[in-house]
Amino acid sequence: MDLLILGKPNVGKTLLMINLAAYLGLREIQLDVEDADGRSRSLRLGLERARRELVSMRAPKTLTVQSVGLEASLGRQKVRLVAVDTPGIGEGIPDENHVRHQMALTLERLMSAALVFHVVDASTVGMRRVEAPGPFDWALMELGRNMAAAYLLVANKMDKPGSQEGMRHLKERARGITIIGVSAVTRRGFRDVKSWMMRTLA
Ligand SMILES: Nc1nc2c(ncn2[C@@H]2O[C@H](COP(=O)(O)OP(=O)(O)OP(=O)(O)O)[C@@H](O)[C@H]2O)c(=O)[nH]1
Ligand SMILES: [Mg+2]
Repeated sequence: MDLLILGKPNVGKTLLMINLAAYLGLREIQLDVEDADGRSRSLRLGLERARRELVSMRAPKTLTVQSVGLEASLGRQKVRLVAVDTPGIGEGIPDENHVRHQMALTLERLMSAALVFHVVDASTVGMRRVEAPGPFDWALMELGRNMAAAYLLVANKMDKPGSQEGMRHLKERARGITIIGVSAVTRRGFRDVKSWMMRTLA
């Protein structure tokens, strides 16, 4: 069962995936990376190393789809999930072939995922920055409303200045959509995200 994590570049998708894996009890992650040529390779990384090597303030960082197997307890039952981290999607269709290909792969996974985290940076709402929520996000929210998969709008970076106000705007825009504020850094909101996952999978 896939948990697809998508959104614009630099919004914190990869850090969210790593720290959520840690929150769910993983000490290291086994990362399956899908190379551009369609081959996949696997690497084991400690959490610290994963953060150091996979997360960056310079976008675009994640260039190919990469996933981590997670196990979450649902009552006494264990649920296996594959968290799928994806390259950031900007506005419009990219010029470069490989970037377009990765975008297509990401959107393809959207069709088969059981759970979708659409990540936005709450501290950049209304700003003129590549990672600020914009037309791509509004369109994805509409899609989320009508998607078969369970869709969650994750408002990340709630530890940063301006995020509270950003969250207010997002809530207005996202009426009828479930939205949870988190910080992938401080792990604030992770308990709510986990409860949402458990409720949804129950
Ligand atoms: N303050 C703060 N910084 C965050 C948070 N989440 C991520 N960051 C930072 O934002 C930057 C981007 O994080 P990534 O996890 O690499 O973002 P991404 O969405 O995977 O980026 P791409 O792979 O380029 O699409 C890094 O410098 C992170 O440390 C957060 O909740 N709060
Ligand atoms: Mg990334």
